[in-house]
Amino acid sequence: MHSTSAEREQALLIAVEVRDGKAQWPAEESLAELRRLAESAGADVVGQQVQHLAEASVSHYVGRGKLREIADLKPELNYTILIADDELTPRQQRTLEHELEVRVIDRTALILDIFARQARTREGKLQVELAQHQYLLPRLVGRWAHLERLGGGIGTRGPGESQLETDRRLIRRHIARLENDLEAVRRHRQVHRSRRRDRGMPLVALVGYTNAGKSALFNTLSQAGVSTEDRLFSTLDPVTRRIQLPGGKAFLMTDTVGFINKLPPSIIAAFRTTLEELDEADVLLHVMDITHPDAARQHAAVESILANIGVGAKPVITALNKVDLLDSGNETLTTLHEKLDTARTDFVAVSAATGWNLSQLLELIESTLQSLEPSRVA
Ligand SMILES: Nc1nc2c(ncn2[C@@H]2O[C@H](COP(=O)(O)OP(=O)(O)OP(=O)(O)O)[C@@H](O)[C@H]2O)c(=O)[nH]1
Ligand SMILES: [Mg+2]
Repeated sequence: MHSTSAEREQALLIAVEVRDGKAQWPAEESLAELRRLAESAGADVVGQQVQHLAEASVSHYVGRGKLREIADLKPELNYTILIADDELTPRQQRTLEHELEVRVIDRTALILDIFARQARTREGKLQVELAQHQYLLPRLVGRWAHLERLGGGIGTRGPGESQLETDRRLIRRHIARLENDLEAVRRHRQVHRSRRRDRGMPLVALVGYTNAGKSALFNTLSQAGVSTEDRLFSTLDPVTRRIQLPGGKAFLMTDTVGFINKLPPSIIAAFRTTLEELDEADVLLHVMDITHPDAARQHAAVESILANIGVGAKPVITALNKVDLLDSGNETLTTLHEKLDTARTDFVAVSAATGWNLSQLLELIESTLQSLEPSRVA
C-alpha cells in the first residue's frame, strides 16, 4: 500500500476568471494546468472552484459568497490546503487563511516548490532560494502561528519552517548574501561564455512551454542524457552540447527551463542568468507540443515571455513536436499554423521521440545560421 497518502496534502484549487474583455486563458484550462502543478508538487487534488468576477476581491480574492461556499465544502472534501491560480497578495492570503483555517498558497509558491525539487546545480539552487525568499519576505507578518507549524507539505520546502519564524531583517540579510553568491557564480559563467565565444561556434537555444519536448529533442540531437519526464518543469539548469550539422560544421545547443502561463516576474528575475543564455543565442529553437489542446495559447505565452525578457526580436525556428501522436499529420499542421496567427514561416514538424524529420530540422538550422552570419558557422 502507498503509505504516503495519509500525509499528502489534499488540495482544493480556486480560480477567479476576470471578465475584462482581454483575451486570456479560460479558467478551466488554467486550472487543469494548476492541477498538474499541484500533483507535480506532491498533492492530491480533491476539488476545484471557479468564480467569474469583474475583478478579484482585494481582501480575499474570491467573493464573500464563494468564500462561504468553500468553507462549507470543508467537511465533505477534507481539503488541507487551498491553492489559488493567481499570485495572491499577502493580504488576500492572510484573510483566506484566517477565514478558512487552512494553509493557502498560490500558483507562484507551487512553481517555486517544484523548482526547488528540480534544481541540481549550485546556481540553480541559489536562484530558487533567492526567489523563495523574495516571495516570503512580504508574507512573513501576521501569519498564524499554528499554520506555521503545519509544515512538511507543499509550499514549505526551501527556506524551511525555521526561516518563517525569523524576522524580516534576517531574511533581507540572507537575500543580500544569496545575491552576492549568485553574482560570483555569474562572473564565473561569464568567463566560461566568453571562452565559448572565442571558439566561434554559433549557439542555438531551446525555448518553449514546459513539457513541450525540449529535452527530448536535445537528447535525440546530441545524444545527451538529459532527463525527460511527463511532468511540468523537469528541466531547470541549462545544459549545452555540441551538435554536428549535415554539412560537417557544428553548433552549440542549450537546453534550459521551460515557460508557463502566468510565470511570475519574480521568478523571471531570479532566473536572470539562465535566461541570459537566451540573450547569447544566435537563434532560438521554439519547441511546441502541437498535440496539446492549448498549443496556440502556449505558443503565445512563450512569445510574450520572450518579448518581456528582451529577446523577442531574435530569429526563431519553430519545431512542432510530437507529430507521432497525430493521426492526420498534415491537415492538423496546417490548421494549427493558421491558429497560431504568426507571421513566422520557419517551422518544421518533428518527433523527438521517434527522430522523425530531425534531418529537416537540422537543415533548417544550418541554413538559418548561414544566412545570419556565414563566417560564424565554424
Ligand atoms: N509521443 C511523443 N512524446 C514526446 C515527444 N517529445 C517529448 N515527448 C514526451 O513529452 C514529455 C516531456 O518531454 P521533455 O523533453 O521532458 O519536455 P521539456 O520541454 O524538456 O519540459 P520541461 O523541461 O519541463 O520544460 C516526456 O514524457 C517526453 O517523453 C515526441 O516527439 N513524441
Ligand atoms: Mg526539459
